Amino acid sequence: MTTKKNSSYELHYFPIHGRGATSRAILSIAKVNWKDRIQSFEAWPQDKPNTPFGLLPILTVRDSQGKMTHTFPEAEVIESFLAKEFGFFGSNAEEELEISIALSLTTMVYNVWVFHVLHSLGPVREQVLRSFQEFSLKHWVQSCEKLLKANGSNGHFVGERTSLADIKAAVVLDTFSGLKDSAMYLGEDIAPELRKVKQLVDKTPGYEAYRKSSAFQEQDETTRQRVVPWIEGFDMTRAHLFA
Ligand SMILES: N[C@@H](CCC(=O)N[C@@H](CS)C(=O)NCC(=O)O)C(=O)O
Repeated sequence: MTTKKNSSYELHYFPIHGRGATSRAILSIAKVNWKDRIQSFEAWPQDKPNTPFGLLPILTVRDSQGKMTHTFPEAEVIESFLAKEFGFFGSNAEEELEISIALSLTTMVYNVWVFHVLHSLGPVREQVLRSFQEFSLKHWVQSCEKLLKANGSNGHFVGERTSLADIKAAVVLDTFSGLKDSAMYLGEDIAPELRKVKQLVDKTPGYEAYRKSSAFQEQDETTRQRVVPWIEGFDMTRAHLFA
């Protein structure tokens, strides 16, 4: 852990929350030496060919001497790598398995949202959104509530410590809170355990501070300008769009 604390981390991503949100949350909760490397949209056509798959985010890790030890893409791989670096992936194989199960539920619902709901347009969108809410979202909430109750209703999926399962669920719940019908699917009466997870994660000192930072507010603003206009009915006064 000491050597990890001496490393530095740079997250290369656009000035939106999107697929950088969970990694930024992990890095700020871990309170390590990290920075955002913000990719401007204007320079992206020139920079894109220099990335492994023409996509962001990319994480770069340097040791205490500033020597690069890793640089790699893929948001979920980055999130798992960081969670393991900082002790958010359990302390034994059993905990890691339980965290992976909860994480899989959240990754699934998030990807259905991104690849089905966000990508659907026009009259089809209303139907896709309804089916997402009725099946994927309901299933996610019910499954999470069950796991969280089984763990003692303490605001954590596994044991008594914050894990990647908690952080990812908090980030994803934040996004879904902006849905027009969020009260029907995510209200206090329906998702009390998930709401507890989000409250705990959001109150973690490093993350609470990051959420108030100018960087985070800029991500909100860019999201409001560039992403929300093509998502009908999404309310950013209730949520941050982490997609
Ligand atoms: N599988 C990749 C997908 C990354 C991705 O789609 N990134 C988008 C932003 S969220 C991107 O870089 N878009 C720029 C482009 O398509 O040129 C991951 O999970 O990291």
